[in-house]
Amino acid sequence: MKPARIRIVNLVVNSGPGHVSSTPLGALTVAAAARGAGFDVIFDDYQFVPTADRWEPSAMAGFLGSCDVPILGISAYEHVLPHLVMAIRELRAGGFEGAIILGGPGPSSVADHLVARFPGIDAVVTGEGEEPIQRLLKVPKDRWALIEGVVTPTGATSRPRRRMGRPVLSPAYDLASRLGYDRFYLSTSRGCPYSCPYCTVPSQWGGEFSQRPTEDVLSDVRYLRQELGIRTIHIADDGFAASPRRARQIASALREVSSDIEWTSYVNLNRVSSDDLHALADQGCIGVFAGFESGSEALLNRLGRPADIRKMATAVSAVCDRVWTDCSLIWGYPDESMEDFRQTLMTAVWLSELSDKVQVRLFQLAPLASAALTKRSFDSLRFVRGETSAFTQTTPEQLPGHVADLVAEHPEVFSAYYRFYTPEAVRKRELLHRMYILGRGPER
Ligand code: B12
Ligand code: SF4
Repeated sequence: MKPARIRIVNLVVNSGPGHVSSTPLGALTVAAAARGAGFDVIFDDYQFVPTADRWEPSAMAGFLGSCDVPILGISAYEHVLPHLVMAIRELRAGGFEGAIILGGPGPSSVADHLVARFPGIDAVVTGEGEEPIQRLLKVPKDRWALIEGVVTPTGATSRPRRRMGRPVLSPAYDLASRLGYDRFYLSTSRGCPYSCPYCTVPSQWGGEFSQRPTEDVLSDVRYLRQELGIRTIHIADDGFAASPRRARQIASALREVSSDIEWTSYVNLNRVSSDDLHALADQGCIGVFAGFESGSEALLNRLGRPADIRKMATAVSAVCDRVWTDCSLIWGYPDESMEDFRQTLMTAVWLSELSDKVQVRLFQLAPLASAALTKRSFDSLRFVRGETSAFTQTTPEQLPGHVADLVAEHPEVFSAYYRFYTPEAVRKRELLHRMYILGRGPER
């Protein structure tokens, strides 16, 4: 008998062919789990679809419906949710009859709202996907609501997910190999030991932090290097350097697999020293992403994320001649004063001056739905077209009028497209426009 089929697609929409494409670890790990349950898996990624109107729900509907399967699993982030629910409406209107299961950080954050407000979605998996997908594939649809971590339109019977297990499955990299990704990602741990209030990682992983056994990680690296010929890897863990000792161990283990592997990762500069960074660079680290989040220590203290900005910048300057560093700063926190804002701008300038190998990104805060800060300051959310964070989508091409209308109707679901109202938000935007940081800005 032929195995049943499931199609798993990655709908993390970047700007399409021509842009840097990255392997989606979430979709590929769920694909491995579905295969483990005996299913024949078709894997696809919207990043590779050559369409000029990729932000149009109809283009997404065309992609999602291009293969007639009994089960369609879709992986997404919050930045594409309004487009996705409209695409699903269109897909259903076009006669697609397969079961639709959503997963990933986006749907996970607003699972209850999605199934309650948007018909056509059969289930949303919250948090980890491996175990729920295997269970979903083993029982009939009318029993899906009984599975832990699965939310269905009958919602009431849904059960909360269980504690996160130690990740054991490797992503199905073989399914990705035919697509020609530019960047291959690797996971060595899940979750994060911290709980910054503007971030969804704590809710996505239930506030837990779990490390993969080193031998499993190395087996992935061997596969990537030996079978696929990959030499540059990005370690996608938020908590990679939470334990500098473990980060150093993994780094030297990577070197043992192959001496020519280069890699990049996220680091928490409050945790790692200049010595740690040099040690990582000695073991093939060529770049790090570091979240400064604000240039104001007072604001970071109020957020419960104390930081020593000078110490962090010193660490960057100590290694910036050998490791390129991508520093991100956020503005637009609900209680950010004009002074906090100025300190963020000054920090951005200071970091940019350190070296050509330091890149600074300044984002407006995107109020992600499951972030503690969004819940706490929900009443101060405002949706203003053209003023969404570049962390989600902002241009008329990325956020067409009919999609924006849907966003305006559902603040609880699409809060990431809103911004926090603060008395000085208008002035801050105006300043950023004048400095061309946000582009020329509206004609006055
Ligand atoms: C690597 C990464 C990227 C990569 C690769 C993304 C890709 N898929 O190709 C890049 C750099 C491209 C990226 C970009 C963005 N990212 Co990003 N990214 C991450 C990061 C650091 C790791 C993701 C990862 O691989 N995790 C490991 C895997 C195993 O976990 P997972 O994807 O969550 O998958 C599990 C479950 O979610 C679930 N699952 C996933 N898919 C599916 C599908 C089905 C059917 C089922 C049942 C289950 C399921 O099962 C999986 C296994 O347990 C996360 C932070 C984090 N730790 O999650 C941020 C994160 C996911 N990114 C985020 C955002 C907002 C973005 C951007 C929109 C930001 C921007 N504007 O630049 C862009 C959008 C993409 C684009 N422009 O193309 C947010 C998402 C917020 C949210 N709630 O949706 C996160 C959480 C960061 C944060 N703290 O805010 N990102
Ligand atoms: S912002 Fe970074 S350190 Fe803070 S909770 Fe999120 S992933 Fe962890």
